[in-house]
Amino acid sequence: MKREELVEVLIQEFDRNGDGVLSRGEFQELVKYLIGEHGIRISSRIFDQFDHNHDNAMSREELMELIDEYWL
Ligand SMILES: [Ca+2]
Ligand SMILES: [Ca+2]
Repeated sequence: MKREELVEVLIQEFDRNGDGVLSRGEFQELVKYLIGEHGIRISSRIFDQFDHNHDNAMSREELMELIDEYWL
C-alpha cells in the first residue's frame, strides 16, 4: 500500500466527525490501534511533534510526515 493510500485509509477509519482532519482524541485512537494501549501515553507527544501549524488537528500532510518518520 502506498503512503497516500495508507493516509486515506487512516483518515477514513479514525476521522469520526468527518471534518477531514484528526483531532487529538481521534489521533489517540489511531495511535492506540497502531501501537497498542501503551501508545496512549505518548500519543499527545507525537501529536504535538507533528502538528506543525499548531491548529490542534492532524491534517493529511502532517500524517504523511508521521508515516515518513516512523513508517508505521
Ligand atoms: Ca475529525
Ligand atoms: Ca495541524
